[in-house]
Order: sequence, then structure tokens, then C-alpha cells
Amino acid sequence: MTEIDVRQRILAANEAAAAEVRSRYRDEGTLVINLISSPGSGKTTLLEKTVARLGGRLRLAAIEGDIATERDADRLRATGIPARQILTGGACHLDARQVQGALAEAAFPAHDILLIENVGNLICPTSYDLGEDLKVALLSVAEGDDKPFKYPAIFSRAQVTVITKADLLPHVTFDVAAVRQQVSVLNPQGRLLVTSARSGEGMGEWCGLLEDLLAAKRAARA
Ligand SMILES: Nc1nc2c(ncn2[C@@H]2O[C@H](COP(=O)(O)OP(=O)(O)O)[C@@H](O)[C@H]2O)c(=O)[nH]1
Ligand SMILES: [Mg+2]
Repeated sequence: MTEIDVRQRILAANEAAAAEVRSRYRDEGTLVINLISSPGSGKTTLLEKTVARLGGRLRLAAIEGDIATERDADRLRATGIPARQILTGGACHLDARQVQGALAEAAFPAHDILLIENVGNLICPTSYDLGEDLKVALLSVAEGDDKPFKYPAIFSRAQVTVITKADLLPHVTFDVAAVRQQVSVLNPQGRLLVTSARSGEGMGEWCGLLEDLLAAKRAARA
């Protein structure tokens, strides 16, 4: 078997598991989000603030993907929601079977939104469907405004790009309009949000988007 055959088999197995996750959550009317970004761009912080805003009226649960440590799952549990850590043991992305395994072990109570934080990088997580409704790419203003064209696969597949740490804009060189332009070329239907977990900028829009998508999913089911 060639390397390409092996890769195709792995992706086919992943697709099958992702389809099962998607089918389960279609039936349950739960929205599933897959967050992808470089390490440190603010995924866990965005989730903490999302729980702070939506946790009172929606039931949230989280799956955290990392190479090592329970730190991110601990951070999410500290916000009061159930969270499960997946340790990939070196792999640079989550796959749908790991998500199925984590869901089986965690046995979360019924939830309205499942928040999945992928392993931090802009490359490997791109090809692995986890059964999500929405891939979200985060890009912090400290990372440089050239990243969408340098990592086109993720920015063309993510339905939503979230610029994070906008509070740091006065201190860094980062042209939001340039990022908007690149994303619009790669992904004409994609949405771009400018946020700061620290100042709260854009957080209402982000949480409103999640609520709208959840309502749309439930309306489609009905
Ligand atoms: N200034 C600023 N720092 C932030 C913001 N969001 C996250 N951070 C910081 O960025 C670092 C990495 O955040 P984290 O959420 O752990 O990133 P992750 O690795 O993508 O999950 C932490 O020190 C956060 O406090 C923000 O909106 N503004
Ligand atoms: Mg994190």
C-alpha cells in the first residue's frame, strides 16, 4: 500500500466517524463548533468568555485537544461546564474517533452547544472533519496579517474567522482590512469577526452568531 493509500484510508475512517457524530447531534439539535488556530491565539480564553456570556441560558460542554496536560479542560471546568481533555500523545490534530471516545467516556449531560478546541496549529486539523457544524479559525493580532494567504486551507474552509486580541492593535502592526481582503478571496461566503476577550469587543457578535446558528439548526430539524 502506498503512503497515499494509507492516508486515504485514515481519512475515510475519519469521515465515517465524523458522520456518526454529525448524525447524533442532528438528532439532538446540538450545535458543534471546531476551533482551530495557532497555540496561544486565544481559543481557551474565547471559550471561557463564551461560557461567561452564554452559560446562563444555554447548556455548554467542551472537548479540549492537546498533546499534553489537562490544563485547558481544567480551565473550562472552572467556568462550571463539563469538559473532557483528549491527549493526542503527539498527534497534531484531533480526529473524529477520538471525539467519539471522549463523548462516550465523558457522558456529558444533554447540551445545546459542544465546543471543541483542536490541537494548536493551522495545518493538520484542517483535513479532519470532527462532525462539526462550523469550523472556526482564530487569528490573533500578534501573529501577523499575512496568515490567511500563508495557510489558505484553513482560512478557506473555516466558515468563520475570528480575529482575537483586538485590544492589542495599538501595540502591533496588523492590518485588519488586509486580513478581511485575504479571507474574502479564499472564502467569499466566510464571516470575519474582530474580537477581544479582554475588552469584550466583538464578543456579543460572536455569541449572537452561535445562538443564531443553534436556532437555525433546530429550525431545520423541525
Ligand atoms: N491581550 C489579550 N490577551 C489575550 C486575549 N485572549 C487571550 N489572551 C492571552 O493569550 C494567551 C493565550 O491564550 P489561550 O486562550 O490559552 O490560547 P490558546 O492556546 O489558543 O488556547 C493567554 O496569556 C491569554 O491570557 C485577548 O483578547 N487579549
Ligand atoms: Mg488552549
